[in-house]
Amino acid sequence: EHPNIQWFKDAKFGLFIHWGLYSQLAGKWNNKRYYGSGEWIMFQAGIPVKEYEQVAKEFNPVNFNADEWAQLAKDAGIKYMVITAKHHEGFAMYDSKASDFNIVEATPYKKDPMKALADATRKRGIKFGFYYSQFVDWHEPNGAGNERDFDESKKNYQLYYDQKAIPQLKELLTGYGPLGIVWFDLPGGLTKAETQKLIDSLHALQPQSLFSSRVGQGLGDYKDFGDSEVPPVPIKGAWESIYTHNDSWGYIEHDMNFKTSTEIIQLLANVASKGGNLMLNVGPDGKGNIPFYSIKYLKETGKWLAVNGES
Ligand code: FUL
Repeated sequence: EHPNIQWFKDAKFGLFIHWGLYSQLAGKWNNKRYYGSGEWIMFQAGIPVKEYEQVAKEFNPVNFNADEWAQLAKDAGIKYMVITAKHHEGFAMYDSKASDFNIVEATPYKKDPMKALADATRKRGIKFGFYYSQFVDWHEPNGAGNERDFDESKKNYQLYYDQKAIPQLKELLTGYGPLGIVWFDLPGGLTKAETQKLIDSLHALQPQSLFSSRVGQGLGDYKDFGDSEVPPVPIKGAWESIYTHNDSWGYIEHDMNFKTSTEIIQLLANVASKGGNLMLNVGPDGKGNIPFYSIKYLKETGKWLAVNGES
């Protein structure tokens, strides 16, 4: 068991945030609407890498306000936050030296929102962490998942790890203060021994940080179930269920299927009664606004927890 697991076991409620270039597309491409998993639009709509890169030129989240986001989490009774540093699209939402395809280099915004968010979150006593897609990267010839633009038989996954994923993970683990969590996703391309080696080299940078089980090969410091899955019976050990507030992780303009605060509280109670944490996702838009109904229902949830919760 990880020596720093206790805070996680006690946390009960986390906030997941999916934010990237897909947020700017908002579920639309060439006048066609897509539904479900807006962060997969590059894949779903078959957008070629070169065209997808152009989206960065329009991405300018001028309304992003780190203190507002962190305060919303606080008001909602959230104990930890995990935000996408790089999703499958391959775009770094922070100032990365390892790849130019990042928010500072490639967008008119030119700033790193993650620094401010990490600080604002921790200032409020909330643990801060990053989601990182360590294997699937549709932007890179050697990343997994894009067989449309790149020939799978020519892929060298090890090169992808060495040239992008590992350098970026090191940037995240050294440049943003103490991370509560590194949330890996969709593992692949590594043996168990290689995965362990990756974990060890990253833990060396921040021994206190917890790694999610999607690092692969049955490793990781706590268990995640499938997307939107709660185990049917109580489970021992540290684990988490992940749900999104509406029907998509990344922002989709025409998805209004938000869970009410009553539904969120029921979900939270169901997960907590089985011994786990609920990490609930919101998808801010391309301007940096958290959807109106996410703000409303999260605040209501927080009010209920303040009266009826444990802490
Ligand atoms: C999945 C991803 O493919 C989805 O896009 C999303 O990030 C979800 C939380 O995990 O595996």
